[in-house]
Amino acid sequence: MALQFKVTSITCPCCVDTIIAAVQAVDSGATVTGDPDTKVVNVETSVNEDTVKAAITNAGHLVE
Ligand SMILES: [Cu+2]
Repeated sequence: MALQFKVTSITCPCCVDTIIAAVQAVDSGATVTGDPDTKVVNVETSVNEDTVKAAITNAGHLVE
């Protein structure tokens, strides 16, 4: 499914890399893109929204 999150703690492209790694740790097949300017993260995944949100939060980021 396609999910979209606003991750307000993103400050730079490395934060996006951290989030990509965190999401792919729970779903290796996930497609993750993020924009450091808009702080919008798009995820195409087979796991549910709560799992993805938890992965991002556990990586130290704040999901709005
Ligand atoms: Cu960063």
